[in-house]
Amino acid sequence: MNLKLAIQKSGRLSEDSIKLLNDCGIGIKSGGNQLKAVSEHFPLEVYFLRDDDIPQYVEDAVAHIGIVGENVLFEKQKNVSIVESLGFGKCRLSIAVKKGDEYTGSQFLQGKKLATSYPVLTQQFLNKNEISAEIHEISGSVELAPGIGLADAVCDLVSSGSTLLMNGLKEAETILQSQAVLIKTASLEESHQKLLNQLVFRIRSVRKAQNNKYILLNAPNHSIDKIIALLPGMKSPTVLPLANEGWSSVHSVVSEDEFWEKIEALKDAGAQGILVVPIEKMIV
Ligand code: PRT
Ligand code: ZN
Repeated sequence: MNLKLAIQKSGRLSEDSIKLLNDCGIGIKSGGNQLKAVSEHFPLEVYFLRDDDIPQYVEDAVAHIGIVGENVLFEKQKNVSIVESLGFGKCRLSIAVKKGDEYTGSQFLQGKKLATSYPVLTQQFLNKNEISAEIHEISGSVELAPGIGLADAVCDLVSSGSTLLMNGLKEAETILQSQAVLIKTASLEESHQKLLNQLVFRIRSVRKAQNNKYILLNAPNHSIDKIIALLPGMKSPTVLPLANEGWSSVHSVVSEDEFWEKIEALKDAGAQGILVVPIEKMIV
């Protein structure tokens, strides 16, 4: 029986969710007007839903698994668990105040009115800081609330911060860092758990590959030891002799985070003709 996955129908997570499946070799066409699609290459059925509804569908096991932002997941408080962080849809839920206000800490909010689409998370933040404030739940364009006198401050999602800026607000305090996660229903029968394990294995291979680059370079033999010391590789770097006597070609894998730093160090150690190639899958 097919494993059922719920993803966002149309919005900020849709494209990345479909791309992740495609990278995992699970071809799915985008939602469009469809409610569901079946993959041709993996026993997976995909439901296209509003992101807010995904935790409930997964709790009810109508979908066995889902892709949703942690912000929505934690707000909805459903009985589901996180299987894997997916690294896209990154944003933060933050308190923002009017540009001219001086935010000295959460006590600034005492007795004030806060507009948000995340009443549960906002209330948790207030409770934790022993602040009593009035929460106005609104479903969209929260950033307009202070300007029209509906609230003194907001608690809203931020990524670049330009929406806040354009509305005369400034970010004061982050209450949650969020990204898209793969969630699953509380209990899965064995056949579905097996399919989920396969899917997670593919996701990890794809994500690992995205975080690494394959690197090829030439170096004089007397520099090889120095160069090898700089390169971790999956086990150790591959070293091949070049036709040009006294020279070798070195192949290895370098993580995206330390990439530029490594390139500089390799050049200083005598590396030449450095080639950097994206990796499609990385099975370790
Ligand atoms: O229709 P549906 O209910 O499915 O979609 P939606 O409109 O509720 O959600 P959508 O598509 O806007 O966002 C889906 C998910 O993307 C969110 O739940 C977050 O997990 C994630 N995400 C990542 C974001 C942002 N970045 C983001 N920037 N969601 C919303 N925003 C908003 C932000 O609130 C601000 O108003 O985008 C605006 C621009 O942000 P700045 O800071 O870059 O200006
Ligand atoms: Zn939504």
